[in-house]
Amino acid sequence: MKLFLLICLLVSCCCRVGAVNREYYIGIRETVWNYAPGNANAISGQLFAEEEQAEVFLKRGPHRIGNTYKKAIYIQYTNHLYDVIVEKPSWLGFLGPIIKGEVGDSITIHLKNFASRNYTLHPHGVRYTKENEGKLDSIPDQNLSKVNRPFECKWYSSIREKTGQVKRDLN
Ligand SMILES: [Cu+2]
Repeated sequence: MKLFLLICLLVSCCCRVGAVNREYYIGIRETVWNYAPGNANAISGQLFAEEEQAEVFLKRGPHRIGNTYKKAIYIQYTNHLYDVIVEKPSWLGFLGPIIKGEVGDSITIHLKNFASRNYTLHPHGVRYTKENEGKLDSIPDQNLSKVNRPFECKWYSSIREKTGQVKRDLN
């Protein structure tokens, strides 16, 4: 199973000293996730128990996983020990961390897979080499984080001086 992670690249203040390498430690862990929390349809307000369709999909059965099932999530940690979580805004939900870069920066991702399957990480909004693109079929076995094995990838900010933020912008 592939899990695509939405990566947002944000630009911050232009009054920087110079380009830096930004390091991110991301652990992939499995959790039990409720895909339809609450007891009612969030759009219509109708109770799941009263919706014929919901009943079919939210109940576990021989051919259905039900509303609660395991999910692999990407969690940011403070360092290579992967024991202290970096808090993220609640609106990100199950999405991974926001990865930030400024003009000229490079970004190193240290990915460690604590889950039971192999996963990968594919960026948008940065430059990368074939070995660092995270596409499973591009270079077999090199673009994924195997179970319990660390994986490292390096990306480069594609933000140009012209399109980066200016001094008056907030960081
Ligand atoms: Cu892509």
